[in-house]
Amino acid sequence: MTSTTPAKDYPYDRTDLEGWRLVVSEDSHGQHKWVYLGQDDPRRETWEQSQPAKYWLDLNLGAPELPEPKTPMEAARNGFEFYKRLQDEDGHWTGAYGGPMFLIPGLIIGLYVTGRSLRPEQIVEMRRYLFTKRRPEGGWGLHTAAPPTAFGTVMVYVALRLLGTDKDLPEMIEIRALIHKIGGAVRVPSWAKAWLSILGAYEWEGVNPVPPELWLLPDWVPFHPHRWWIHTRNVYIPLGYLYGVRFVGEITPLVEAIREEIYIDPYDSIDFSKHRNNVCELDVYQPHHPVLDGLNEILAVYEQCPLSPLRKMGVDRAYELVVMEDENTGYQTIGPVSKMFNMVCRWHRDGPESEAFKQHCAKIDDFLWMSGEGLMMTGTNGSQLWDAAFMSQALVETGLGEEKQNTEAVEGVLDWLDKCQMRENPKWYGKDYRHATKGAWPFSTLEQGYTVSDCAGEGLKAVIGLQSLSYTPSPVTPDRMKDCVDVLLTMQNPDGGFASYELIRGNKKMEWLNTAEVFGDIMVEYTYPECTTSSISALLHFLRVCPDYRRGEINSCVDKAIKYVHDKQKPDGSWYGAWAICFTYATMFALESLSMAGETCENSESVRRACAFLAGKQMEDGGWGETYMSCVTAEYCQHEQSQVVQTAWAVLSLVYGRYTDKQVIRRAVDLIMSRQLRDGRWLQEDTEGIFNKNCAIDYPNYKFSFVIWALGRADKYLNES
Ligand code: LAN
Repeated sequence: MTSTTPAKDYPYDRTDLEGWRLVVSEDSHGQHKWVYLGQDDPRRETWEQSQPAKYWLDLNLGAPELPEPKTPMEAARNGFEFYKRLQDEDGHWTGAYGGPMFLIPGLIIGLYVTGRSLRPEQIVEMRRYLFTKRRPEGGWGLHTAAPPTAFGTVMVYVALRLLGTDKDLPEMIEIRALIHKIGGAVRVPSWAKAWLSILGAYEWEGVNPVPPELWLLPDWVPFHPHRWWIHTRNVYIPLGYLYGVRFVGEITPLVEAIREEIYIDPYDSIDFSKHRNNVCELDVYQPHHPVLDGLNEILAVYEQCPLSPLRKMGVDRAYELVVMEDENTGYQTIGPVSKMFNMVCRWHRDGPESEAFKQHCAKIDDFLWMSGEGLMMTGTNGSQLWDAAFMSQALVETGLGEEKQNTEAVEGVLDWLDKCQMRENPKWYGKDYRHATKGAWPFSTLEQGYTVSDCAGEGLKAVIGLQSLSYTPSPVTPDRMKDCVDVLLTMQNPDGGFASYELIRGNKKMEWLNTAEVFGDIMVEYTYPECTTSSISALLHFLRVCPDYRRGEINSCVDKAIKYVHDKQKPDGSWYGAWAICFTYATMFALESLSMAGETCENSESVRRACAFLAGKQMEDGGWGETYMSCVTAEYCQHEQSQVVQTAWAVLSLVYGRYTDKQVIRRAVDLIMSRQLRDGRWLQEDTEGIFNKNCAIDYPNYKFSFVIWALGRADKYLNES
């Protein structure tokens, strides 16, 4: 039984946080799961709560005060002394990965229609999380940092109802009023319309067509969905299936009640077909292109009487692709949205007793993370490799990795990185439209197993760095490094840049078909200065280990990439960042690329412009701060408060560029040091990451890895004569 205790500050149930344990499975290399031991559970006595668990739950770690740091290097050392506490026994750094608010509703609807539910303590804590993250304006946005939208507010309301929240709670009454004020649930964007249709609280005729027949087109067709960005196609494959069969869950009394709560008009009186394009203006980031609207009109006519053999073939093909994705990823799938769509498909086609459906259920916990604010759903099944790779490189460059007190941490993370490298291509390689994986590192875990260019690059750099230390073994052999290089060399695009998961497969005009409304640039891959830098810097690090392997190809790849980086520089000297906030982040990567090409302030106008840009954005207190709105608007948006993470990125950048006004760096370092607590940690500040232009996502480990790295690097630079 769950034991819940009433809280003082939060009016509803909560569990006692001392009962939660973080379990990391050894054989899955970083797979995590939070379990709750009830108050009477005898294991509470024998199974201690780990330091990482305590940290993420905001409980007292009992970390001692450290000697007051006098130099940046001492501050870095203290920082790592604290951060070591968050390293799991298996070697990786544990971490939350929250931010997006549109994930939990998919999870809860998916569970509801398949007759499953979370464990009681999870329900309690997820409700608490949702209420804690409610915005002062009364609802929820696309992510925790954004003001309310129809998507966030309607879908979280529905999730709360399915999680058992009483509709007559004062908060729920307020939220309903807000939903009605913004026009009711007919105005939610397309993905929300789809989820509500699956639940039975909206009608499929009000959803723009998602014909699975698209998958029957020959591969050479320029708009064939295999050319879409991998996340987008992995959402639309299972959605095409569910749309094709017009999946609707059981209409229970609760669903009937929700039908009456989230609309202004009585449910039966609504003509849903009129609302296909009715989307609340608070939600729209990328309005429909007229071509899309035209196509939808034609397809809507077809949908009145789809050719049934063709539909069946389309549905079967979508199902086949769902199965391949499930089996390639150990039922993680590429991300949390496809995870739940795929799970509903497998329940529908294979049945609740099927092995496939059970496997899906077994991998739900991978996407759940318990925090001091309650239980969240994460953007992927973690950011394990990504965090481990940056911290490793920071350890090597700062010299902390050679210090005696850190050898165990270093050996642990090297062992973890060794196990995380993908040694084979996916099971269905060749049939599943996937890029090769053999040799690459993924973003999260080996099991999820997707190649991402920059994760492969940062993973390889981390391993090369750690293996170069004086006492470490070299588990990752040159042959295995060559496998990684082989994959990276397949990922350069004709413009010289690297995209995220694959080569660019389709024309940018495919953006005309973007039906998601809330995201930008999601239809095809694009090249990014961040991904490009991680890839080519890894190739160059590799050449130091194996100077003769594909040297000519590597050099010409690097040359093209450097040209690409130059091309992408904006007139003000900065680069736009697509995967974290924003100009500060991307400028750091670009300057790393240029520094590897030997460009510094001394010899490069481009680097001088970049450093001048950064120096010009330094705030009075010595720090830097951008808000996520920089990513949304593509204009630098000044944060009211400087941020340690962005200050660290600026420091790292300025040293790459060998910026000569060291006072700028000194002031930045002073700010970072002034924000450090006596036990070595920094507190969480504003969100750090972004995706699809419009959705912020948190990288709480950045406040350790990049900050420690910046302090160590600055220390050396400031001491150079
Ligand atoms: C991520 C997280 C990591 C990120 C980097 C490695 C930082 C980047 O350089 C390349 C792209 C990548 C891998 C990335 C892509 C999009 C992701 C997977 C995410 C931002 C995390 C969550 C997001 C995913 C799309 C969320 C689910 C939402 C959909 C729109 C399907």
